[in-house]
Amino acid sequence: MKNEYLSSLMQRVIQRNQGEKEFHQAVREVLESLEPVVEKHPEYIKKGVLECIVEPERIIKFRVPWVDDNGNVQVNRGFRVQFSSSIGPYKGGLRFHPSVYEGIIKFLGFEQIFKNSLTGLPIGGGKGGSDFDPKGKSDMEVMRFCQSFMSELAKHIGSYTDIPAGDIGVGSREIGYLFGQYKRVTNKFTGVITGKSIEYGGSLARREATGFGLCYFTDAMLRDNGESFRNKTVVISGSGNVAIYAAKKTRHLGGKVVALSDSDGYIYDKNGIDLKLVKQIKEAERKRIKTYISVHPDAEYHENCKGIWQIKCDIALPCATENELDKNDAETLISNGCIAVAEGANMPSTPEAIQVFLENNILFGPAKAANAGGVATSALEMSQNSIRDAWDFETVDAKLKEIMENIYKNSSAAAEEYGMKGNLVAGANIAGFLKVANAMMEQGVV
Ligand code: NDP
Ligand code: 2IT
Repeated sequence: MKNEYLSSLMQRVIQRNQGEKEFHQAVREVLESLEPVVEKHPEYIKKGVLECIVEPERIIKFRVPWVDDNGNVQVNRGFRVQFSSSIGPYKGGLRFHPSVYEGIIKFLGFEQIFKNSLTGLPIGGGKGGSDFDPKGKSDMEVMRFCQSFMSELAKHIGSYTDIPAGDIGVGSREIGYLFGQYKRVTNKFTGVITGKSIEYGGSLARREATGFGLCYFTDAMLRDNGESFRNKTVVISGSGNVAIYAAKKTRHLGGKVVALSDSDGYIYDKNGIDLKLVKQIKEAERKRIKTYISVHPDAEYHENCKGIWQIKCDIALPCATENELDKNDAETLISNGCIAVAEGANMPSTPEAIQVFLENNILFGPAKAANAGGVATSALEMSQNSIRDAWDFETVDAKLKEIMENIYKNSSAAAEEYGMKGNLVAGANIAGFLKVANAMMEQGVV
């Protein structure tokens, strides 16, 4: 970083948050993008906006004790990072995965500030989770864990304070148990969590929203460059909520999805993935993606999920987890003729991979912009809960599409305004930052 103030701020972030490498990575990317902004607007430095924005407003960290099916006491850690409430109540998902520690939740909470700002809706940034692993646990174990987690979290959230949702390892089953316990301990039926099932206040299209939104964004980016999804070969990593609905929308838009993965390995089906079967395996049976080949023996299964980027494709949509796509993978994709990459997961490409994409003029949709459809539709769920109404699928889907197209336009315009035409990483960071920064300045030093 050339700017002296920004590089010394980066050093302070590293000092204060030792060992939290994912958080450092997320902050560095944003500060780098903001160099031309602070040069044009030194007031953001003078008024301490950047100093404040890298420090969470509040971090809640708690013990989550629960009893497993054998009667043994298990103890996990729970987190909620309430990062920024400048433009709305804290909003962001909960992740249950063994890799969760404070640095992961901070990186996700930090990203969420700018992503939520880009949606154009009044939502601040937050994230939470636990190192609990739902995989291999019985439904009753998951329920007891969720009840214990919410018994503490309930003290800190509320429909006008902080509204959690799902993320890795937190789907409709977990959301149900969390909501049930919130209602029990507070005696309130409010829209305190999003991603709820339709029966008790969820929004139609929230389940599809992140994956559909990713494709609406990618489609806008492709069309702006004279391309489209039509007849394109698409590789999607992951096989969870985001990946499955990205695959479905890719197909609606005329593309062919040939590969999906989980943390063990990937499947390659040159005839196009049988999505109905994937939904059965992953959503209904909670089995491994490998099971796919027992029904389609003509498809291939390979151990090692990273190998998925070796497959020749036109469009790559990483939808699993952070840092899943590195410099080598980026170079392989390009040498195989890939023209566009858009991130469904949060921070899936390493900084070196992003640099390779930008240097080679690959159409690149960064996570904050490209996967904002999930949280945007969560905000639409909040609206419906507030007015005690339920919109039909087409209404929500149309709003989602419009939001994603606007995010593309605003990110492109910001990149161009600051002299980096086509660089949507910088554009998304800048457009997301400006709204939050201006709100912070108007609200004073708080
Ligand atoms: P799910 O839990 O539904 O699915 C996660 C998928 O990613 C699974 O296939 C999982 O495989 C795979 N995965 C998880 N961790 C790893 C890992 N360390 N290495 C390789 N594969 C891994 O989560 P989502 O689909 O909801 O989330 C996927 C990504 O999208 C995350 O980065 C999340 O933060 C982001 N996101 C999610 C949104 C949402 O609305 N759900 C919104 C915006 C972003 P396995 O089953 O083997 O663990
Ligand atoms: O990363 C994300 O944006 C999410 N996991 C969705 C958050 C939300 O509040 O819907």
